[in-house]
Amino acid sequence: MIERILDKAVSGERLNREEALALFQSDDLHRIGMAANRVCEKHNQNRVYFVVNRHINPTNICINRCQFCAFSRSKGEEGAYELTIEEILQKIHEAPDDLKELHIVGGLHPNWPFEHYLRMIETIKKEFPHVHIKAFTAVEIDYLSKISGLSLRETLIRLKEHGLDAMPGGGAEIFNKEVRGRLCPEKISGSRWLEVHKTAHEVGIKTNATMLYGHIESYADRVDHLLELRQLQDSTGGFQAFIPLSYHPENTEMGGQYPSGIDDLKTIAISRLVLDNFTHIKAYWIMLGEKLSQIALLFGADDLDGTVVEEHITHSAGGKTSSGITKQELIHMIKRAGKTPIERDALYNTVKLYS
Ligand code: V47
Ligand code: SF4
Repeated sequence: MIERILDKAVSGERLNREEALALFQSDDLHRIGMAANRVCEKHNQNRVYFVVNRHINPTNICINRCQFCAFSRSKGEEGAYELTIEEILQKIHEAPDDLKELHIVGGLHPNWPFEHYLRMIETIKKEFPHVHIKAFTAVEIDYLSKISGLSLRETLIRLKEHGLDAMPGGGAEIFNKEVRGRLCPEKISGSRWLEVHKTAHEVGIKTNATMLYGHIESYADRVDHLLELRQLQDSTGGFQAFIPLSYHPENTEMGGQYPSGIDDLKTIAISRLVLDNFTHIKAYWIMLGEKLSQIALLFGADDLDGTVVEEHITHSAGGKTSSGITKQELIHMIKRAGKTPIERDALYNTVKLYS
C-alpha cells in the first residue's frame, strides 16, 4: 500500500491527506526514508547546508507561559532575565569573525516598547553589517504590532527598514484549534501565525516554518499542519525551510515523554515527502542530538542548522546536546553521511562548498 504512495511522491506527484496519514501509520521506516532521500536529492542533489550562527534570547520573561515551554518566566520570578542591547552586542563581539546569521527570539516582555526592538536590530546591523539578522517569531511580530498600534504590514516594514533580514519559524506548534488550546491557550491562533508569515512574504521577508510534535497531537493533526503550510507556500513561495521540532518534556507544565528516534526520523521523512514546494528540511541537531540528526540526512533532511553557541529553549526542557558545535564538527557529520557540506548564510546563499 505505501509503495504506491512513495512511488507517487518520488515521481513528483503531490500526496493528499489520506496518503500522508497512511505514511505516518506505517512502520516501514526504511522505505519511507529511502523515498524521502530520493526526493531530497531532487531538490538539493547531494548538498547539505549549515550556517555559522549564534542564537540570542534577549529575555525569557513572557506573558504567554505556554504549557510546553520550560524557558519562560514571569516578571520578578526567580530565573527571569533581560539582556540589555549592550549585553547582546557583547555576545556578538565574542562570536567568530565568520559569523553569518543571528537567530534572535525571546519571550513577550510586558514592558519593552516597540522602539526597543527597533533599536536592538538597528544597533546590531550598524555594528555587524555583514551578519544576517533572522529574528522574532510570528508570535512576537503579532505582539509588536499590538504594542506599537501599527498594522502587521507596517510593523514588518519598520523592522525590515531597521535591519531585519529573515524570520525564524517558531511559534507554529500545532495549528489544530483544540490541541493548540491545550498547549498554549494564550498564544496567537494557527490562522494568525499563517497570516503573519503571509504578510512577511508579501513585504519581501523570507521565513521558516516549524511544527512541534510528539506531545498530545495525533498524526492527523501533523498532516493537517503540513498541508496548511504547503498551501501557503503555494501562494507566496516565501518559506525557506521547514523544521520539525521534537518535543522536550522536562520542567514543563505539560510533562509527558520524549518522542522516539523512530518518530523523529519518520516525521522528518514524511515532511520531506509532503512539503513538495519547500526546498529545505532542517534536522535541528540541538533537539535531535548529533547522531540522530546525522542519520536524518539520509531520511530527507538537507540542513543541520548551525553552530548555535548558546541555547536555552531546548536545554531548559531537558535537551541533552551541547549548546554549540564547531564548523569542523558539522562538516565532519555531513561528510560521513556521504553528502557535500555547504556553508550558507541565512538566505541560503552559498558561502563555501567543502568538497
Ligand atoms: O517557538 C518551546 C519550541 C521553538 C519546547 O527557524 C519547544 O531556523 C521542544 O523555532 N520542546 C523555538 N520545542 C525554536 C525554533 C527554531 C529553532 C531552530 C531554528 C529555527 C529556524 C527555529 O521551540 C518555539 C517552540 O515552538 N519549543 N519549548 C519544548 N519543550
Ligand atoms: Fe513565551 Fe514562546 Fe515560551 Fe510560549 S513558547 S511561553 S510564547 S517564550
